[in-house]
Amino acid sequence: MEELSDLLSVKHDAFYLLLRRYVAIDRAFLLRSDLWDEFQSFCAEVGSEGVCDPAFSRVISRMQEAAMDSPWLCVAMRPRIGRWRYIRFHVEAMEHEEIPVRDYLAFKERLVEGRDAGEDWVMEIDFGPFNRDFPRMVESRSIGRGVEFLNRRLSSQLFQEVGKGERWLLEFLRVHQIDGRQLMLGETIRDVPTLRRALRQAEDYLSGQSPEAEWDTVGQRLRSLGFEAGWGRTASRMRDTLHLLSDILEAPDPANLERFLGRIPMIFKLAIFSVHGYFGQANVLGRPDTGGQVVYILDQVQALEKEMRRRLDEQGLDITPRILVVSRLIPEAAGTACDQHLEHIVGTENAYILRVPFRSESGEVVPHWISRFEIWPYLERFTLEAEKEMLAELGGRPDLVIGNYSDGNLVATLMAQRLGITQCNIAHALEKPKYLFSDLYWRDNDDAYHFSCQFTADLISMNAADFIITSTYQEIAGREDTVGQYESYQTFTMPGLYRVLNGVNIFDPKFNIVSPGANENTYFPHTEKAHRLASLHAEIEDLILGGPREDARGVLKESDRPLVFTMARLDRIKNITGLVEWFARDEPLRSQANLLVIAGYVDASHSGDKEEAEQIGIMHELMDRYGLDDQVRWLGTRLDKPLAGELYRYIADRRGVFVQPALFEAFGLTVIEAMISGLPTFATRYGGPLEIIEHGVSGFHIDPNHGEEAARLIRNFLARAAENPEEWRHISDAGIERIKGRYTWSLYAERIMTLSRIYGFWKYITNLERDETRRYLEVIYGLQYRPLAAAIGRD
Ligand code: UDP
Ligand code: LCN
Repeated sequence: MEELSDLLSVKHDAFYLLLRRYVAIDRAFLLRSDLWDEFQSFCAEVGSEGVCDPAFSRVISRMQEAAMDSPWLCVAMRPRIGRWRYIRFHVEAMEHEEIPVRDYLAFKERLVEGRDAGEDWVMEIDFGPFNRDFPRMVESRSIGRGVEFLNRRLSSQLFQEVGKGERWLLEFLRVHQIDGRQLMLGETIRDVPTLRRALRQAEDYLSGQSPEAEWDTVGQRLRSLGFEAGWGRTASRMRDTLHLLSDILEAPDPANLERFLGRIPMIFKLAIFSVHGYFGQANVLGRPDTGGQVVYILDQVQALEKEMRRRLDEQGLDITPRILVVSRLIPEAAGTACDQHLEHIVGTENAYILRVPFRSESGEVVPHWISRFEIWPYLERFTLEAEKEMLAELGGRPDLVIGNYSDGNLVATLMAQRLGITQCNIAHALEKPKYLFSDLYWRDNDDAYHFSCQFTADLISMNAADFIITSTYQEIAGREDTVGQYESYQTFTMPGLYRVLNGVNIFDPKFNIVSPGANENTYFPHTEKAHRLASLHAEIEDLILGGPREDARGVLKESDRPLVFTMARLDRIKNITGLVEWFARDEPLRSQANLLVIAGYVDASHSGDKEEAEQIGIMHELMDRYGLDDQVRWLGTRLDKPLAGELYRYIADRRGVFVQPALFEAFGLTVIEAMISGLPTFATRYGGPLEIIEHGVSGFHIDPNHGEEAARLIRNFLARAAENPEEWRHISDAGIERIKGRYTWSLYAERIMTLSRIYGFWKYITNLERDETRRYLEVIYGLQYRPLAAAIGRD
């Protein structure tokens, strides 16, 4: 605001001249890019007069959106990441005032619904009052590092009041059990002085024992002092853990607290919910609604099980951790295992997929696949049935539930509330920011997408979760110039339904960035010759360079050219058809490289999804219109994992590149798979790839709205690489290093297991449970979500 006031004090007339140009565009809403582009042309015209200085540019660059009803123009400004202000200008009177968010949203509603609609009573959703006394971060650089903040803030607060923190910690240590067996502390230690005394005695006792001694040697004595198993496998580890606790009782500090909590045996059983799509281990990827989330979860489960085992082992507990991924059972499984009730997860000891069917209103099992946009009315009943089966399978409550995507997060919410369990959410992809005006013009899309239901579910589960894991910072808070995916739920309106004044607070310490990885056994650099799967090369060569096949279109004529490779589910947002068109229209690129597309099906009759079928039609139309059959190979086939991994490397051997042209990509697992394989990668600047790739260093960002530029960037790179192979190698190496340093499953599992303990601890000893919020969420669930879901109807 200060910047705006300063600007208006020196450039008042010029500023209003620009606003009048905005009004002249004569559209109800202008986006940031519209506002910026118009500013650029304004500057080009008045530039010689020195009007457009950096201060002016800065103010315009902060404008995210404008809503217009001449002579009024309302602007949403984002002066800093996560901070919003709303200004109303009268462009004729040349006056302005700051307005509350409510007025801004009401103004937009009037524009959408017509003049009078804004006068009606409107349901407002506001989580602000519930969180008033809750610790919040202030600096945008702290966003996504919630656990650090929480530990620092709460540990000092907790131990300030003499005796309080210590007592709670003691109580917390007494609640741990597994299958009726007490862990950590027994019955006899009931107050802090006794605990301190016992700690001293135990440390003294252990110092006289062999450092390698285990519980069966030292346990009897420790038990007589009031301790139970769980402090460590060896005497030296036990001592170390006891010592950590004495240090915390003496003078708590966040780092020690994190280390200590990280050792407490709290997580033995884990339930992960991933409901939509085909959740399977083979033959599923690339089917509608079935992509990265499945890959993510299967890799996550392996990594988490390993980490759970490691920690239990270090703490001296011979307990086998159990993990269940709960998904939907689809009787008409289309050649997948999705009709199996229980399936062991390969690469794990004790992790299973548990599948539970959807039911019609009369209780019949629904046999066919259902789009993720249509599944809302099934979820409540699914949750109840899944709960029974899960409890039976695990032999009791899980210690943590993890929800995935809007539907899985809603199920996790319902389950966590019913059973009183710590809940973690993972969005994978929030639909709201993917589609332009998906909130404002929700009615236009509701029949096809039911966003009214989905966004309501999102609001409920985001606010219910104890902690939220995101893959990148931008997923929460965007950047200086882009709005974060979660941030887009902060304030919005769905005219005629409800208005959200405070939907989610991205400064909430529940947000933590923990990035996924690419499975190291499947995806590794093409230069690691010893692990390469040379036996697959003939098959790969046939796939790419071979002749016609039923599941392919196009036969590459000049087979020695480098390949421009892309692979994705064939939905509109992935913009595969966009890439085909850029390639088709760029003659020099066409004469230099071939395009390899793995997506969807070549035969639309194989597709059960409307959007996919539509994209298949466009693919054929483009191939025909531009005569691409000699230069594009389109494979409508699902590759198994080893083959897919080797394919990336094979293309890297031939000095190809990978392109991810999505209109928006929440994270982008293919991007990290391609990069770790050594393929120079060109990926969309909208979403996760903006953060994964450092432009010009470890890959390139492309703007899917400027296809010509993207094609030029790819073509120039290939030309440079043809002249000087070092150019190619340079980017390839940097891409590999980028992924190795930041995106690995072992880092991921370590963080999740620490976070779940810490949030579990704070939830136990403070009011992080937020009963008031829970009650409010129940009202929203009952009075908003349920009727919306019921209106969709079941098959
Ligand atoms: N994938 C695949 N075959 C396909 C399409 C995708 O194996 O035809 C895999 C791909 O390797 C990646 C995942 O599915 O592991 C897609 O994840 P990403 O995050 O890129 O996109 P999503 O599909 O989740 O939107
Ligand atoms: C869903 C998406 O759309 C991708 O962007 C992610 O990479 C994937 O889930 C895994 O989180």
